[in-house]
Amino acid sequence: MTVNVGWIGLGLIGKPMARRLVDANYPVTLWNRTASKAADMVSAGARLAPTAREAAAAADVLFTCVSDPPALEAVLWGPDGALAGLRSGSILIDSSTVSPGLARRVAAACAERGAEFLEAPITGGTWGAEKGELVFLIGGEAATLDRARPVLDHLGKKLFHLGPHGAGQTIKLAMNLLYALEVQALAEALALVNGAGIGSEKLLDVLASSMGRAPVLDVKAPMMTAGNYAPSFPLRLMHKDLGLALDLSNQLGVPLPATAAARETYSAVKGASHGDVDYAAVRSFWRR
Ligand code: NA7
Repeated sequence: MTVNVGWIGLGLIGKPMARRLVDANYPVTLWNRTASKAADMVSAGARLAPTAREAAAAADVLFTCVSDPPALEAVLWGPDGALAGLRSGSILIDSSTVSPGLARRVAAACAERGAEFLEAPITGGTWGAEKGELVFLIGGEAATLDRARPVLDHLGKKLFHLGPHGAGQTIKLAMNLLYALEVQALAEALALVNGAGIGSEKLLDVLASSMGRAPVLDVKAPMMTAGNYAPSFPLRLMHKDLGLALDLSNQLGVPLPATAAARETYSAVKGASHGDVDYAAVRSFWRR
C-alpha cells in the first residue's frame, strides 16, 4: 500500500530527511514557510502544497521538523495550520525538539481529530539525516510506532521507544544539555591551556588517549582549533534546548546548576555572533 507522506519544515536537518523519502519514491507533499527552499525538492519529484493545512490533508503520515516551540505552534495551530487538515487515521510525527508539555498538547489535539501522534526528536546531525542514520527518541503508543516504522526506518538507524508522550523530548533535552556541557568544558580546558601559553594540540593529543575523550568532542575539537563554525547543529538551537531543559527543571524542582551556568555562556556567544554558527563557537567566549 502506498504511504502518502506530508512534510513541514525544510531546515538544515528537515530537508535532507525529506529528501531521503523523495529518493525512496514515497509520494511527498511539502510545505515550508519559505517556499523557495522547496525548489530542488520539487525538481526531485515532491509536490509543494500552498499551505500546511493542505500538506496535512494529503498525508497518511505527516512529519513536522521546525526550529522551536513557537514554530511548531505556528505550523500546527496558525492560519491554515496543519491540524485543521489532519485526516482521521493519519499519524503526525514531530521531529522538532520542543518541550515535553508541548508534545503532550499536540498529542491531545491529534486525538481530538482521530489522528495518532509520535514525538520523534532526533540526534545525528545533518550527516545522519543525509545517510538515513539518525537516532530517533520516540514518545507515544507502541502500536503507532509499529505503523510508522517502515517510513522511520528510511530515516534512522535506531528507533528508541522511550515511553509515553513527553518521554522522547525529556531524554532529548537531557542529552543535549550533556553535549552542551561537554563542549563548553572542552572550550574552558583549552582556554586554560592557551592562557598558560601551551598549544591546543597538546591537550587534544592527551585527550585522545584518555577517559576524557568523547565522540562529540572528536567532532567539535577540530572546529574549535580551526575557528570554523559552519553550523552542523546551530548554537541558536542548542541555546533553545538549554532553555527548554531549564524550564523543565523548574517545573520538576530538579536543580541544574551547571546547565544554568552554561546557558549564560551560550547566551553571550549567541548575542555576539553574526549569522548562524555551530555550538562549537562557544569557544569564542574566551577569544574575544
Ligand atoms: P532549522 O534549520 O532552524 O529549520 C527550521 C525550519 O523551521 C525551517 O523550515 C523554517 O522555515 C521553520 N520555521 C522556523 N520558524 C518558523 C515559524 N515561525 N513558522 C513556520 N516555520 C518556521 O532547524 P533544523 O532543521 O536544523 O532542526 C529542526 C529541529 O530539529 C529543531 O527543533 C532542532 O532543535 C532539531 P523557513 O525555511 O525559515 O521559512
